Amino acid sequence: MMRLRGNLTVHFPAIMGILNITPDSFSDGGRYLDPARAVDHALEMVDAGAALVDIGGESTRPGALEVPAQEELRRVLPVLRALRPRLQCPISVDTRKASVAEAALSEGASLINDVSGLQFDPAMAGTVARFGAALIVMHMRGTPQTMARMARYRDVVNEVKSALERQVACALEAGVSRSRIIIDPGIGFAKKASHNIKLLAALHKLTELNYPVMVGVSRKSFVKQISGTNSDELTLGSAAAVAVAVFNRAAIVRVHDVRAMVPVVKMAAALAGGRVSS
Ligand code: HH2
Repeated sequence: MMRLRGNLTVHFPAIMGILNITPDSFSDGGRYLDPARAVDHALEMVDAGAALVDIGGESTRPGALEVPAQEELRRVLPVLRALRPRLQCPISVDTRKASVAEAALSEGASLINDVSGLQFDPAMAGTVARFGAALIVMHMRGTPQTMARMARYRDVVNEVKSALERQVACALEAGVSRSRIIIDPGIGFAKKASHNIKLLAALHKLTELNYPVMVGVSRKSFVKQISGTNSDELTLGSAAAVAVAVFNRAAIVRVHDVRAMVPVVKMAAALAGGRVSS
């Protein structure tokens, strides 16, 4: 369980529903650019069982171009403002920029999901600390434009673990509360399919750092490579990876198809000996 700003709590394992307000995200780009559609989709995901919603205004798929902060805010803020009074659950904002985080936290976001793991904007950790907010520290190398050529590891699990340890130390040093840090191995970010598989199979090693572990596998390219690209293949391939992540103690799974993943998470948690919620 994690306690967030404003007395909001999240019980683990939890599902985070993805809301990409972008024209170019790799799975749902362009679908929720209209704020009214975005709000409806977030409400649907929570109704289906999402304990958190993650709003993003910048795609981070391989090769994606950086979006200026003004444009990111233009996409994210209207949806955040409309959702905040209608949702009981915490809202996370997926951004690498401290100025976007600052505006989002002022509008009631509870968590910042920084896919750069504090490497993109030196002001990010201080901003999150000032608001007493939670921070998702994700592992990646380079930027979405350069990461594909940085996917070289001798021991991917230990290298990701040490890098996360260093990134968490920066967050703590800037004043982010220890009880509000979540770590994420960054599946698909500067990683090949073989790296993603090793990380998922050894996810419990990351829990040794004593922070909740979040994982995003939903519809990623390694799922396409292994399970196939049609809609059923993508959903079922993602479900298998979600099940393994939860079995290996992931606290949060970030997914597109919330309704389909609810029974998957329940079963994987029960098999792992976790708490069964019904
Ligand atoms: N994956 C994506 C985006 N943000 N954040 C965390 N913490 N972990 C992840 O694995 C993660 C993330 C990429 O997925 P998606 O949102 O589907 O695509 P895009 O970046 O193109 O919007």
